[in-house]
Amino acid sequence: MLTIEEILAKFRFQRILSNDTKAKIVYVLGEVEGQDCILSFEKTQYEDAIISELPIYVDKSSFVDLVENNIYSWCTAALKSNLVDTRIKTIYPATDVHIAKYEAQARVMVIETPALYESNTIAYIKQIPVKRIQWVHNILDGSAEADRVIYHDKDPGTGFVILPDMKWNGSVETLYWVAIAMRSDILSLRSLRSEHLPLLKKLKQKIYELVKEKANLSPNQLRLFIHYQPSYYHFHVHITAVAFTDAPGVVSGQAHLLDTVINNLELYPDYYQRATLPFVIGERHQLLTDYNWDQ
Ligand code: M7G
Repeated sequence: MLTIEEILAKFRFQRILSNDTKAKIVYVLGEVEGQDCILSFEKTQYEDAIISELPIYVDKSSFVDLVENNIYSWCTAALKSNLVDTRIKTIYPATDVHIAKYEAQARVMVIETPALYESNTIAYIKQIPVKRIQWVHNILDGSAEADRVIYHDKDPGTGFVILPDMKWNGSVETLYWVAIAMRSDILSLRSLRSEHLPLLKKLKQKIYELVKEKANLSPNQLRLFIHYQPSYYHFHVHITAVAFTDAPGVVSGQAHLLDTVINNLELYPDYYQRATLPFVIGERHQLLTDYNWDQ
């Protein structure tokens, strides 16, 4: 694994994947030692003209909050010249899935019946290489981000880790944490059954306690949700501040509120095996390009 410093130094710009001027995040694709690499820079809006030069503007002596986990690393740094306050993330080596995820693209609504889940989504999940969630196992076994973990309940059935999400910029208004289950057999929302209620309820209670203690936010200031489809099929819950109104991934067609999920499971133990679940997905996503969704 290269360090984030080495990645930036060796990065050879190829093209811009996306440039979200509202969220002030740019993703660029390049090569490092012959392998694809994605860098993201997040700040006030960038001029198109400087995007290809960003890696060499980075002031390496200013790195703070450096985290490296498997193929993922990120830090906060100042840029030389008059460019400052930029959050940098690297994904190296980046897969085609990462490139498709961060490339600007139209999104479409897919209606997933239980039958389409069985025929398409399971097949898609099965072909995902296990190393795609190596970063999750690194967190669970303490080999990465150990210093950032806020809470760790190691119970194999109902345990979880709570830590800051890679998307969090550190401010309370934009709070973004993630809770990751210890068990690996819950792939997504679709796997949830009433037998998982003790895990979901314990997790919710602990999140409330910890966010109050560490960020002084009350339960009614929090939005807890589960993505469907997620990017990573190892069960986790997103923890964001309600004040973060345009947090990435809070839209309908993607976010399912934890309270609703708990309620559905209390009403119908197999709700998520029987329900039709619509989801929004990028038109370059493999689930859309490789599978037939006609009903
Ligand atoms: P998701 O719903 O599977 O995917 O959530 P998406 O929201 O990215 O589409 C996975 C969550 O884990 C996201 O909120 C990511 O920002 C976060 N995340 C991803 N990685 C690779 C890491 C990581 O290495 N460390 C931490 N702390 N969070 C991560």
